[in-house]
Amino acid sequence: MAIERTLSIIKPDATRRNLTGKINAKFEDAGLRIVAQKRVKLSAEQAGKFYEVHKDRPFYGELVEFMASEPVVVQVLEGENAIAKNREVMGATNPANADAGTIRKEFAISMGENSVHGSDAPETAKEEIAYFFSGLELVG
Ligand code: DAT
Ligand code: MG
Repeated sequence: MAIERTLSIIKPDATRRNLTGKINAKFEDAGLRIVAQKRVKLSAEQAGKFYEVHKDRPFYGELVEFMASEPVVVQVLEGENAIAKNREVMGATNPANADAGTIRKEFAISMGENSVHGSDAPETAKEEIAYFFSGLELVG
């Protein structure tokens, strides 16, 4: 299995409730290494560009407004099969469908305010990491 990197975001509902450490513990317990991390407040424009793939979906406006509402923690997670492993640790998009022990099951408030983002494929992981981090900021 290849060592991969994936882009993770701890969303405003989680930073607001002081859950960054608890969420990071879930990643580390699953063998994912945090190789870059920063806390940022996204503008609506920055959040909108990040989620551009969803721009025609009915929830897009709400999603962008939420992501720009309060600070987020953006991070790069590294490990074997990191993209799929992170999605596993996150749990299903809708917390009502998330497995026990996952971040979204334990912490998410709703489908929209679901505590974490994780890249969904190698190509998007590469693009999303480059959106937030320069090569110099990635310390493996
Ligand atoms: P994921 O974050 O699990 O990759 P996604 O890429 O389909 O899910 O959607 C991106 C985010 O948009 C998701 O984390 C929360 C929000 N979202 C998705 N579907 C939604 C819906 N039906 N109603 C409200 N928000 C939604
Ligand atoms: Mg997605």
